[in-house]
Amino acid sequence: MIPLRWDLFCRVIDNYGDAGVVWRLARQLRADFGVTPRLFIDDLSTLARMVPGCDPVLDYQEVAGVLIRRWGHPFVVDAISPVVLEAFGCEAPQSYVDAMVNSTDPVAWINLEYLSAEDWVTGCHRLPSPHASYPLVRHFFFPGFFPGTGGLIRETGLLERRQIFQGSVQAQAQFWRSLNLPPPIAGEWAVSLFGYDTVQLHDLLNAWISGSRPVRCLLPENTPLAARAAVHLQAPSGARKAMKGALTCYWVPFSSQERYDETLWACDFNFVRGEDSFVRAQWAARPLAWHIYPQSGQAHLIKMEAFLTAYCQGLPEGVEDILRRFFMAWNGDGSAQHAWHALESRLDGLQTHAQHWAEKLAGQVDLAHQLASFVDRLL
Ligand code: TRH
Repeated sequence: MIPLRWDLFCRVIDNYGDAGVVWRLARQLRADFGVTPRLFIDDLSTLARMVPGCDPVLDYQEVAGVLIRRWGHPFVVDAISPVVLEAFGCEAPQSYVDAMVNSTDPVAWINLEYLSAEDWVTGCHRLPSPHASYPLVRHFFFPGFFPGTGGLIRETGLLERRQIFQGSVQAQAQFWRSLNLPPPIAGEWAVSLFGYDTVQLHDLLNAWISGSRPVRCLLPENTPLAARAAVHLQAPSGARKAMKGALTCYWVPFSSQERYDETLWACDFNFVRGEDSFVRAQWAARPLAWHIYPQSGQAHLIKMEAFLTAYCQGLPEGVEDILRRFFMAWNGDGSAQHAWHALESRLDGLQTHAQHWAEKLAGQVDLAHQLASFVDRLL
């Protein structure tokens, strides 16, 4: 039986993924285990963009059964919980750690790490790390794609909901209506485009503009890529739509996580980034391109290579090369226009492959259940 009180700490480095991952985990702990998580987060405005009902002004609030607390300074400890989870190495406040030391009850102290497909992860997953000064042990918990890792966040019912949506013309029509858009016409590709700012976008848009098939591209508004696309298409500021050649671009609102899932399910191809949208696109069982979070010393390319080595298993050799070349081009190395034209003729095969990959990943116990079992053992 896992404890019903967990404290999750999240420090938003930049972008949305830190908050996005922790929020998703908190929601699943509540929904699947009846846990009442307390989420201590420093940047509530980032969380609020993904979570309707979260008010960035409030220091204390409850949303969807999660107790959201502003992580301010000084940090006043009112209580500690049997489970303490630090997201991405954010280090709980010293005052909180001091209270853990003085606690007479055992505490499971977890550091939830970033996702990687690299081999070394299995050797580090669940490793204990004794505190340098206190009689406390922190444990590293690594998400992952393979046995021996902590798995991926996959809340109960996710894949069933996705399959129902993708099998329902009505549900998809309702999704497009919610964006005030008509459903795609026969032969029109729907693409969602969420990434970091890159000049490669111009090449990609040119590929769609000059393409033989119509493409509709959904861009979350108020992002650097959305602005770059507006410049490329000479769209007036605040435009919601622009057309050129075979391309129609729609600037759509940055939506809730739930609605963003539907975007990924409704589109034929998804450009995603970082960690959380990257995972959600894999659960969408649609072909994807990953804009990896840039790291110094090209470390991100090592992470991308590790993912592609796993993801491309089973792809015909020629297709693997084409997909690799497109990933590299989208991440800045090579012509995205040529790479897309090579890719587009393989999209049917990539769609089948994406289905198989999602089924393969679904064979893993999901992260929250693995975490709960680990905590149960620790306590
Ligand atoms: O925003 P990101 O680039 O976050 C990054 C990564 O997490 C990276 O690993 C980390 O090192 C860095 O932050 C600090 O990409 P990511 O991880 O995909 O997070 C985006 C979140 O935004 C995800 O939870 C999905 C959500 N989202 C919405 O809720 N609505 C939307 O409309 C869109 C486009 C995204």
